[in-house]
Amino acid sequence: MGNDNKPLNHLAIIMDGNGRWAKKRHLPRFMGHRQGMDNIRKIALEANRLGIKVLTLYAFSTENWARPSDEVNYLMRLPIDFFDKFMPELQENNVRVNIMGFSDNLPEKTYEVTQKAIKQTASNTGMVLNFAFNYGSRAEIVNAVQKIAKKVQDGEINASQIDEQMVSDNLLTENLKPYTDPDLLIRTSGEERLSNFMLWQLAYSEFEFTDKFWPDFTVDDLDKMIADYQKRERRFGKV
Ligand code: V07
Repeated sequence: MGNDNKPLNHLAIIMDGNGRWAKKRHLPRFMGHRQGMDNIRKIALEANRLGIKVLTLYAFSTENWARPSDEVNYLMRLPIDFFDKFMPELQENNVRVNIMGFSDNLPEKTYEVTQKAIKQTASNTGMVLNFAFNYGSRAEIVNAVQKIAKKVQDGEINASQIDEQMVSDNLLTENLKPYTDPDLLIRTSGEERLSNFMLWQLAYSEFEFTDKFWPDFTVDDLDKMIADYQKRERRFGKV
């Protein structure tokens, strides 16, 4: 049991520390975001190589809207730049793109580009590259509760039929089935908190933290953290 190689189907990463990476180098913040975007390529290709089924990246949260508008505008351009630069390689590697988040408030061009990327890669059968974009987990849960309440109101179901599976099926991870819940969460840059990320889905996940800033996070760091994770024993609360 304890020697079984633990499955790693769904890996989630909170990509933190781009601003601090830039500050340390006396560079403007946007250069940290740019470097962080480029780093996604290497990490995603490695995750794909390792046979991971879903890689979820936390790139933007609803709270990020509070940042200075120049920076928000820059962040909203990153999906456009990302797919301009990396779409051919995603295709070559059979990667399927998914976006998890709320599409309201997004600039039109950004929204279009993400929808186009989803469509272009829809028939790919390799790893799902799942961007948490304009995502917040409490909003996700509120949204699920509203959808379920409507079914009760319309007489489709009774309140007593609501169970964990039904809640899960109404979250934004529903289309990642059967890999809705991350096996492992990595957060870079030394912060050890969830910041409103996948609160429901991370209930039984393992967590790994590193002090490295996201732009400095390497394939080697990833491999080491995964090896560390695979040495752990997962019990799902059982003895
Ligand atoms: C962002 C670069 C990575 C580090 C985190 C801060 C900045 C890629 C995307 C992206 C998002 C959706 C999508 C394709 C790409 C992105 C934001 C920030 C907001 F469909 N990088 N990146 N989005 N950074």
